[in-house]
Amino acid sequence: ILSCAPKNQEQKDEATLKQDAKMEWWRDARFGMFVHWGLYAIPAGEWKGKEIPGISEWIMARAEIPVKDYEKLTEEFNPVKYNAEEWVKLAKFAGMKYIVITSKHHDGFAMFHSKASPYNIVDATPFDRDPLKELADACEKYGIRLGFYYSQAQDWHEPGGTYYNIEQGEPHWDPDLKREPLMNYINGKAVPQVKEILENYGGLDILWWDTPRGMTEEAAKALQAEVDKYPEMLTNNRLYRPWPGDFSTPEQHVPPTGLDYDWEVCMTMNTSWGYKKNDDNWKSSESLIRMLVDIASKGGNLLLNVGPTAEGLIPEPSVERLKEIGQWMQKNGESVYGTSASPFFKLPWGRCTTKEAESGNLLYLHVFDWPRDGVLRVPGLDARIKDVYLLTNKKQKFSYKFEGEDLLIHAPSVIFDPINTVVVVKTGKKM
Ligand code: FHN
Repeated sequence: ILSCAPKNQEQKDEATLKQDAKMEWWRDARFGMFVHWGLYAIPAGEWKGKEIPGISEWIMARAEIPVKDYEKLTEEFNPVKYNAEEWVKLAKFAGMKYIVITSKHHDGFAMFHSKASPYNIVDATPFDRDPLKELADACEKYGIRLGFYYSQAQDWHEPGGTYYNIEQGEPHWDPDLKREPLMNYINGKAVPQVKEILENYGGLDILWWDTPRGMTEEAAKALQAEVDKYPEMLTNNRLYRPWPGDFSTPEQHVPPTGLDYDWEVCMTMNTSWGYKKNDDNWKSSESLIRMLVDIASKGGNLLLNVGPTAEGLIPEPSVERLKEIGQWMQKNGESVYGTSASPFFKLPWGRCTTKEAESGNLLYLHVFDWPRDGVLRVPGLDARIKDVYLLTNKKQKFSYKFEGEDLLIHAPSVIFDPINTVVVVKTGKKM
C-alpha cells in the first residue's frame, strides 16, 4: 500500500484546509468538457484549397495568413445552428460537471461581446448574439460549472500580442503588423477583456489561461490582480512560469503516476482542438472511458475537448462518444465522482479508485482484463472485508479469500464485460 494517502485533517495546516475547500467541487467533479470554438472553425484545417497540417485553431500561424486576410472570416461567421442548451445537456448526459470554453484564442478573436475590442462575434460578424452569455445562462439552468479559456499572451491580431510561428519568429508574412511592446496589448486589451469575462457572465468557476509564451512578470501581475478579486475562482498553471495556479495541466497525455498537487489532463477526441473537417482519427469511447478511469485512479481530472463547427454544431463523432461515455457514467459514475487515488502501486488487471464510507473504505476495482486463472489479486489489502459486489448489480456477489495479506476475488459466473466490470470491495477500515 502506497503511503500516498492524503494527510488526515488534523495534520493539515490552515492554508491547506482553505485550498481543499476551494478545490472540493473540482476534485469531486473529475470530468469536464473543453470547447475550442472560433473563426478557425470556418477554414477547419484548410486554406485556399490546401490542407494545413496540425491543430486547426493554429491555421492563421501555420498557413501564414496576414491579419487583413484572416479578418475576412468574420464576414461569414454566422453559427445559426448554435444551441447552448443542447451543448450543456449533452455535457451533462456525458457525466461532465463543468465546461471550459475558449473566450479568446491566439487569433485574437473574442467569442463574447467585448467593449475592449470590436474584433468580436457580436460586433464583427452577422451573428449578433453573445454565445458565451447563452452558454453561461444554460450552465446556470442545468447546474454545470463554467470556465473561460483566455489566451493571455499570444494574440496574433494585435501589434503587442506575442506571436509564435513554426520558426519561432515574427510573422514575416504580415508587413502590416507593426510590433508594439507587450504591455500595450496587456493594458489595452487583455486586462480589459479579462475584467469583462469575470464581471459580465455571472461569475466564473474557472479561468483557464493559455499559454505563458512570451509573458513577463509585469504582465502576469497585471492579470493576476484581476483574478485576485475572485478568491474562489480556480485558475490553472499557465499564466506565467513557474506560477502554480490551482492545478497543473498535462496536455494530450496521462501522467504515469499521480502527482502530489491537483492536475487535469486536457485531451482531444481526435487530433485537433478546433474543428477540422478532414480529421477522422478518433479515439474510441472505450479508450476514453478507460482514460477517465486511469486518470481518476491517479487522483486527476479529465477535460475532454469538442471542436464545434462554423454552424455551431458539435461534430457527430464527438456526440456519439459523449453519449456512450454517458451511458457508462450512468451505471458506474459512483466509481469516479468524489473518489481518491488508488492506494496500490500497480494493478495488472485494471485500476482502482477509492472513497471513504461511513465505517471504512470503498474500493472500486475497474477490471479491464480478468486474469486467466479467474482470480483477481488485490495486493496487501490489510483490512476486514465487509462485502464484495458488482457495482452495476449489488446482488451479484463475489467469493473471496485472503492469501497472506492479498485479497483473492474469484471470477464471476456471469460473462465478463471488459468495460462495465467494477467490483466494489467494502472494507471495515479507512486506508
Ligand atoms: O496553443 C494552444 C492550443 O491551440 C490549444 O488551445 C491547447 C489546449 O490545451 N493549448 C495550447 C497548446 O498547449
